[in-house]
Amino acid sequence: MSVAYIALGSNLNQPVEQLNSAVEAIINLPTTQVLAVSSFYRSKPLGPQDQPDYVNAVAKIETELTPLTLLDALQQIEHEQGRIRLRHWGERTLDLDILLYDQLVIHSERLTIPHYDMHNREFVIIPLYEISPELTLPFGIKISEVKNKFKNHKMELAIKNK
Ligand code: ROI
Repeated sequence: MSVAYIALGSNLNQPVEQLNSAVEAIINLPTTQVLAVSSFYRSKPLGPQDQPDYVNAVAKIETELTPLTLLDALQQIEHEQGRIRLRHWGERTLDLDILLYDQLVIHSERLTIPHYDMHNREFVIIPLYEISPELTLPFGIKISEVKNKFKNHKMELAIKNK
């Protein structure tokens, strides 16, 4: 069994519903348990500003899926929820990114773990810290220290459940 963290994000077609459905779909993946889901956070877009605000969250899972099988499964969920991507760094209905997978470091054509920019994104670090404040990332980086960069974040919580 491995432990992985998945970032969820949406800013189109009812983002809160998108995230709730995605969590439901992850719960239903073979050999996979969802151990925790963070609060849902409303965040300003990183990238072009003329797009709606995002709703972001992080889920912690335990799985027997390998990193690439997990990636396939998450991409399938994105497509099943009618993933639309209008432009590069633009609005999207659902984004599911593997942030971490045990302490693995992977640089392959399809997959970079840890996620290449996670340390710079408050909408990833704050929810990750919420569910795993004791976490140490590869290379001995403590989530508690990364989180200090975002002490003054202005993200608000979104109501999770219908
Ligand atoms: N901005 C925010 N706030 N949240 C996201 O999930 C997100 N995802 C993206 C880009 C376009 C980089 N900006 C984002 O892919």
